[in-house]
Amino acid sequence: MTIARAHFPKGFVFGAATAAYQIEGSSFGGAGPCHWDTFAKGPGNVVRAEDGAIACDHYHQWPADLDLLQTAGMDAYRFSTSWARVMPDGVKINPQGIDFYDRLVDGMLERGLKPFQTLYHWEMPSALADQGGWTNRDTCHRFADFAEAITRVLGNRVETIATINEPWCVAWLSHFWGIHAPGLRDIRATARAMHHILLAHGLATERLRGMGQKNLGIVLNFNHFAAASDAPADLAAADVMDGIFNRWFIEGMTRGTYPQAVLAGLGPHMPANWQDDMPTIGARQDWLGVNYYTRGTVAHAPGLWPNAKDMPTTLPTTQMGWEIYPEGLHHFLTRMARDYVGDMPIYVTENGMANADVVEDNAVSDQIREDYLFAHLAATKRAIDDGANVKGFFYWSLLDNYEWSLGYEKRFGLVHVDFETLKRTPKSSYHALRRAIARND
Ligand code: IFM
Repeated sequence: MTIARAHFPKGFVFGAATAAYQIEGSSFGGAGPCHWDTFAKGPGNVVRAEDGAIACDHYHQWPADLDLLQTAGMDAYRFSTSWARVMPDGVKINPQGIDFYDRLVDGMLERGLKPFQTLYHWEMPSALADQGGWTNRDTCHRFADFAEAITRVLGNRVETIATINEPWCVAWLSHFWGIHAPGLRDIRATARAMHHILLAHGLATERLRGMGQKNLGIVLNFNHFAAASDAPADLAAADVMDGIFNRWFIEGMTRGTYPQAVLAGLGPHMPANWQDDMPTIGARQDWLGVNYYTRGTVAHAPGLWPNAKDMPTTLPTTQMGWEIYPEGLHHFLTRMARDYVGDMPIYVTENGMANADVVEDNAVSDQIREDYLFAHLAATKRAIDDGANVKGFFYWSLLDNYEWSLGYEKRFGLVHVDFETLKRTPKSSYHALRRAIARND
């Protein structure tokens, strides 16, 4: 199917997303150290021990990067404001950091781009990480203070605010699997992080609502899980993974409880009286962000809870080794509307693929990304036709950038970045999306 703006409802927002640590260059502008700086220095944590010190140098090159969004005809830009840049020690404000985001937001508005802000895309200030980070309940209150401080400056100009990006990554990937900072493999830390990240979301939402701020939401990531067979043990493995990844956060927020299949493992390790926090966690939301990339197949694994293991895929995969499965996006958009949020606006806040792109004759041909992108836009359109109130779609990412523990090797961008020279080269997918956005009939 050919994709055009005209196929989507009037006012549908097309944009691209990035995150502070992945593009800005954390060594510039008085930003404080965050737990990614130290995690990257641990042996074997990050490919080639790369960090975000320079990244794409967006801190200096942001005007040209915003021009790229404008030239593509985008309506909006999803960006994040680094906690460690705004509050280097987690508490005191860095005026240079505030000024940077002030200019960045003005730059978006001058170019007709709606600012979609994310408050936490993983830059935990080291001073707070030292005190236990998300395992420490006090961090949730410090986060609400940060939310208030940055919103006092930007709140009158941003279109939407998301509290947290991908709580599953913040909690499970980082405290149970140990793949992201702080790199723990500790079920008790995991249970606390799984709960505290939502408490931080709830406290920040209440604080911002109290200031009269509108358009508050959260960005959750979803992964489709298929069972390897119809055997009850494999079905149970798929169910528990679905519970951990796809139900824990949305059910905490909308139903005031967590899935039983997950409490079966985490229950004994939860903070005392966690139930008392559920009303705060259920703070009213204005919209939901859905990040979706892939599907996995799981089977029963004997031994430790959650008794699930990944199985090999039979579908084509991306540079990340992730299955390409656009139906999963339709599944989650319609499932969120049907089971959890009803008519509340939903945005696809991230979707995209990594590919080993190369520049030849000053151009990049990435037909595979064009196909991926248009298949997922088509899945979004089908979800809208099936009743989901989807209001926009943000491609991840505008630029090739720091892909966390995989360093600079995995390229997700619509725009290629040469990490030696920092030269930007729009890929063929950038031009294809630009043409699709421009087609309004
Ligand atoms: O790069 C990340 C981003 O920071 C969060 N969502 C998934 C992307 C690709 O892994």
